[in-house]
Amino acid sequence: EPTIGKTPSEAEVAAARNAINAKLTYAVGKNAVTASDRDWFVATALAVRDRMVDPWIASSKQTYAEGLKRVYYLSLEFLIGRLLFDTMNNLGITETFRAALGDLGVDLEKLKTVEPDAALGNGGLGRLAACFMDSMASLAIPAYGYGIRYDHGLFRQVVKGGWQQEYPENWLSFGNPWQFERAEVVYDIQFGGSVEATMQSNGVPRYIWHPSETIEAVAYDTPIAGWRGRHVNTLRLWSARAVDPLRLDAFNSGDHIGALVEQVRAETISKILYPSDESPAGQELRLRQEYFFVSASLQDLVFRHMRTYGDIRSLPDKVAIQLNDTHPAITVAELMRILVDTRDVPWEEAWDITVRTLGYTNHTLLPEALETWPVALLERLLPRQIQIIYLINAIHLEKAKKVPGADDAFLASVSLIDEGGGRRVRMGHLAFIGSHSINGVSALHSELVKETIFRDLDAVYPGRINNKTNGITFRRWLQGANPGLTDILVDVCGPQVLDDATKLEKLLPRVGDAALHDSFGSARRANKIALARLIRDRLDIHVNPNALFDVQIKRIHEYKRQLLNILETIALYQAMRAQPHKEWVPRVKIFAGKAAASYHKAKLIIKLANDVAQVVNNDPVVRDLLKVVFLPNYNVSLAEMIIPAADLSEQISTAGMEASGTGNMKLALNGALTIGTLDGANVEIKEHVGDENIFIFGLTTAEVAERRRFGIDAAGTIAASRNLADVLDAIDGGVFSPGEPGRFAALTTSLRHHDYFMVTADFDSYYAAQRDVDALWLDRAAWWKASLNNTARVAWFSSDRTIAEYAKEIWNVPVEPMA
Ligand code: 26R
Repeated sequence: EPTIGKTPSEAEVAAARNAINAKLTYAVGKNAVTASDRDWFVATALAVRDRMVDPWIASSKQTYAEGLKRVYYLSLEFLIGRLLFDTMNNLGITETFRAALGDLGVDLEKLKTVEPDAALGNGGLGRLAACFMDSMASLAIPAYGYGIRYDHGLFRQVVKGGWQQEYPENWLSFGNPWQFERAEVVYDIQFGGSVEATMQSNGVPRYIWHPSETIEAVAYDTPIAGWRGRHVNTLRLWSARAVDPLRLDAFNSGDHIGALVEQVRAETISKILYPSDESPAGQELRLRQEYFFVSASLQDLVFRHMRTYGDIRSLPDKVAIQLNDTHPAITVAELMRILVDTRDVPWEEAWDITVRTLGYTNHTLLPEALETWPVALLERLLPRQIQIIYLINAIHLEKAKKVPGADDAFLASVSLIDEGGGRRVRMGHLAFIGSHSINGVSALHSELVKETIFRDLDAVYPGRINNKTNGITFRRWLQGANPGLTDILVDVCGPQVLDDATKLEKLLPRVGDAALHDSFGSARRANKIALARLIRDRLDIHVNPNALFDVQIKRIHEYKRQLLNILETIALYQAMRAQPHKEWVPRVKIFAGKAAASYHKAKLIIKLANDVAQVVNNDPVVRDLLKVVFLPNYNVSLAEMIIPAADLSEQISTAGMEASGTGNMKLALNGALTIGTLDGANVEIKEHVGDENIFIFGLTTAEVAERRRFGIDAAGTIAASRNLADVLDAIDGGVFSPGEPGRFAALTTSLRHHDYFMVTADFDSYYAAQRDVDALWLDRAAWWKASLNNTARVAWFSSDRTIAEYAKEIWNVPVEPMA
């Protein structure tokens, strides 16, 4: 068992035991005889939550007393996962509670799996927000996360006959012991209606919005404890509620359904997370969600600011608002409305306050992921905000005209309104213009942000674009997920390594040490055995823990190129069949990830992975050499099982398309070697771990652009690679879809004739890089040396570093060093 921290005293254990018992009795209403694991979990979580309350109140008191600047992180997604171990580890009470529960005959490890994941996010962007919450608390930055308390988070993925099916998940069905319902923190959120223009006696026009619909936003708070419990912040999620629970007049006249219609309409807003990762649903409900949480959050923070300081003009000195992608971009218009319409701030001053308060982070360049809203929809739903957007745009275009060489094309490209094909508001442009800082999430991505989507806006507002390379919280992704490895690291680097990740560099003098290779090897092996057991239990596939575990875990998307990995798997399979007695490196190919429900090609890729698995796993010729595993329902908790067991990390996106990646960091930290393209943060990972400790292959961003200019038909490329041609012929010949050779035609036709994602172009170089992986694996000492080098040299990818940079360079908030 993990030994992080000191051994608890008998008094501490007794106190925890009494606390758990009291919760079980008086909050859950059970006793030890009748309690289920779930009851014990709730009792434990409530007892742990109690430990956060005093430091939580103290944190807030200190922020008020010292007049500290607050950070508000606005995000439509927070992909939290489970909180029990995260919280206990940060409070340093894991061993105390383990012992206390042991005394009560309960196994803490068993309780772990009872907690449902809070899956209030799609993938990278949502998980980043969760890592940032941990780091902001750990660095004692006074911060709130603001988002939506979805009744249903990301769908549960079931794989049936190789096909993905989606089912609703119900994370709240047994209650949520972490949350505090704040029934008194309620704001009206309004939609629709009309705007009345009036003239004040001083000659300044005033606009009065007469909305047609009102919904209530109710706050639910989750305390987020930082490392060593030194500071506790709040994750405040809004739930939607009807103003009137039911219309009694309708009910009394017999219309029992009609009496509830408004309630249903209101509550729909926080019912479910949009699972559409990287392609906007473009639906009214989504815009209602965005405005709902933005309006509630702004009302809340302006109220807090006014209560504290009584002067709206000091907002930029006391408040920093960070917009997590464009999802909360309506903030720009709504904050202006609050300032100008409700606080009587003159326009120019309001604009200055807005820009100095807001920062915007871009997370993707994919054109289909850039949000735009039809002007007509905004006029109907948010009539005052669209007026404000028009005025912002008019002033902005005047400024843009002054840029030397500004022609019509330039003005059209910087305009907030996209006039082509139905007028639409460009939310990225709105966020850009309304913010003093626009950042990308890796060095490469930030360069591309400046050179592509925001090139012209950068000319109007030079100096705003900057980079903040993503990071991950080592508390969850090392200490939490991999206690075995953490124990070794504490041994070698000292306990300080838990406070200051750069202490990992103390490993460097010993990366060639055989004894250390052995201890890393045993920790990894234990994790692989645990994952092998999970694979056996869930899929009835038996994998050899001595094999190389090769993992690709992330949303299924063409640009992430799971297909490239599958093609290489097939090529390897064919090569093994052709020469079964060669010295092969035994491999387990592990895939996990969800496809958006409407993304047909992504679902077909899942089907192909599963069909290839069927054939490969049942072929006696490759029995000990190759296994293919698709683990269903990828989520944070599954990631915590897979990452510590990975030998090889697949980061193989088409260069220029993955903004950063953060799974790449988690895997490298846990000692997996990366096979990857020069994309996103891979570039910086390579710089940190060293060229000799990473497998880089494939086209660069510039080469991808160049090749696309010459057309994306791949017939020539395929004809030039016997290996690749054989793979595609096998798929089209029905080797993996007996009796239905056309099953994957939608995939293979794209590959052959419009290979936008450069799968065929990169295939040979990827295959060759995989053989380099094999060669290194056979030299065990060299492999472990490379692995240790990865763990030793990725400290910079701690989200503590990232957040310290945001604090210093965007938020203007002081950071005390942690150690
Ligand atoms: C508009 C809507 C449909 C939507 C678009 C895109 C909803 C969600 C997304 C998800 C995106 C923006 C996302 O998760 N991006 C990821 O952000 C990570 C954190 O910065 C990066 O590491 C990752 O490369 C990027 O794809």
